[in-house]
Amino acid sequence: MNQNFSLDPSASVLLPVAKKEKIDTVWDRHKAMQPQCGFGQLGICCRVCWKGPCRIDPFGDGPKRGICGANADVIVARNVVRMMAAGAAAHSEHGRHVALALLGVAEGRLADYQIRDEAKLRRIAGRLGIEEAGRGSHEVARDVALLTLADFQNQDHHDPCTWIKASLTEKRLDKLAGLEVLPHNIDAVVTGIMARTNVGCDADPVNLVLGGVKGALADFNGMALATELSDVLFGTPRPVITAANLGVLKEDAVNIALHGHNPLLSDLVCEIAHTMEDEARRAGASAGINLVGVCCTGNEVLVRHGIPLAANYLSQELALLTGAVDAMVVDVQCIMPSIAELGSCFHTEIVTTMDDCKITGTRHVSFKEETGAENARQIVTLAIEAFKRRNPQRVLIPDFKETSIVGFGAEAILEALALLDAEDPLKPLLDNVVNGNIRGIALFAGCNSTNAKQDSSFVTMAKKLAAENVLLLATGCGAGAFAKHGLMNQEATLAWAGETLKGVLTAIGEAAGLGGPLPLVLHMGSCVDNSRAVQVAVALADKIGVDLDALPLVASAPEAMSEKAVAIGTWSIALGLPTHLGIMPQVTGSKVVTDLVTETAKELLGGYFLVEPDPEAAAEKLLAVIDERRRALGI
Ligand code: MSK
Repeated sequence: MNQNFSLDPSASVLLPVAKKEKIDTVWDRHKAMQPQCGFGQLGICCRVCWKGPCRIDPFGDGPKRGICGANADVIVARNVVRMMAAGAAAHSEHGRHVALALLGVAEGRLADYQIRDEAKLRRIAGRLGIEEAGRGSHEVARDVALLTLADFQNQDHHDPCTWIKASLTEKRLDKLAGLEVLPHNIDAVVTGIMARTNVGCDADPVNLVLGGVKGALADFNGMALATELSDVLFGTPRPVITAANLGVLKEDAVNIALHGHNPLLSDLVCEIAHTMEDEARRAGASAGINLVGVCCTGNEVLVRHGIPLAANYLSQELALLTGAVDAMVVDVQCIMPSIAELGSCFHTEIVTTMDDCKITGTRHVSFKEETGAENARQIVTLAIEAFKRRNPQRVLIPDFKETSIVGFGAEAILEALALLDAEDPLKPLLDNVVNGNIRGIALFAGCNSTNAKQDSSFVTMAKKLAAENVLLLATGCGAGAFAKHGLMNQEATLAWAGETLKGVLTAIGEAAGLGGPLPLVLHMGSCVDNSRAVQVAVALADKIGVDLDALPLVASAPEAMSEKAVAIGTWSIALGLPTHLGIMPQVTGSKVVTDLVTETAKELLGGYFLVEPDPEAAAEKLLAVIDERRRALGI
């Protein structure tokens, strides 16, 4: 039965435990929700005012307009662009948090943080047009932080956000400027979307969707600054060997699961936990403290510190069902409220840490950057106390973990390529794309969804594309899926890569001293780190002298789920990438909106959504797109 829900072997071990103990999981609740609301699935239910809710009859003779007169196109457009705004808000709030922390460090107010990658700070300053030569790192950091924060404050509509200007090709910026979709101020753009989708405002679906595209590009801007400034504060990822899946939990250790997205607290927990090993041992944990990751906080500490990844999104409850997690520490985003109940079924401390992200029934430690190390110490102490209450009889750790080589940010990829050509690091990549050894590049991003069999499409598509010599990059819970299923190690490359791709990955891996190929799928980081893939793509496009929509580069989110994924998918098409969705987006109640994001987008932007739930067919379609682009490039 479990095999229908998830490809993850840990689910097969732990879902029977949930059933026996009468604990509901996400899959039980999904089942209980059937049949799901057809109006919602089509996007034609409107709740923007209290005259409603209204819904459009999509097939029969029922209402074709809501009470105010809004038709299906307007309702669908309003709903989906509000999702884009929510996604942009989430990523950008994360980014603002990091930027404010950098400012605090620069001004000497945050003793628990430091600039860990000064070279990157100086490179960023260069990109943003800030003078750095001969200046102290704190002085430069202050200017970088203030210029970044101006992306939340600028009131000049004609002056686009700094980060997006510094992150795309000139041609793409011109195209987006021509469509008037370049964001000038993240907060203003998000507010603008909420305003124009309010009752009685914008009722032109095309105009609404263009407003949404601007919101999605604000999301890109927020992600780019979040990623880059996090690298300055916490270090830029470099390849590291670690492991993934629930077998990374240890019976004889205090297990602390770090869950959410923002590295501001989790990075300090990593640091402080090292200093508290003796306390854990005194409490009876002979192996000390074992930190593991969940979702994208998991990815953050995975790619920077090699902390093993226990679970991606849909597996977060499974981690608690092991009975071995002593504390699950959560920050923001993608945290199922259900974990409060699951934690209470065991001895597990669920610790919320952000004042705007509490969960009833859990413990809250109010995290502040000023007291970050102390907060981290409090949390580790709670975990050690909980460990003392753990019932060993209820511990069941599935014996599944896969070796994973992770930490391939843009810098790491370019550094690896530089080992083949120090003068011109992009040349080996470009040459191999041109000669066809690398047929194309696919970025796998996004979430897990109960609307699909967990992880399954990721794995099927990756194996098929790799066999066809497509270079694979991954972020977020998609990356988590590949790590858990053993596609981020050298054995996977030897087993699944096509001959020419294998040759390229082997040449780079051996030059990098890995004694074999690079892993089959390169882990670029958390879902906020999709901007890393854009950095590589922009470098490649600039080298060839083309725009992003000319590259044989595609994106895929086989299990897209969150509003953040809606925003990411939309900026992906705005940047010119054909973007596969494995889940039917909630827009099909409007032909206008559906055509806009699948067909018109292709003409206007080069990128477009391609919806295909079947992973084999999806891989075929992406290969066809890659080949079409190769032909257009004359290669
Ligand atoms: S955690 S947004 S389920 S990738 Fe980034 Fe995973 Fe998607 Fe959340």
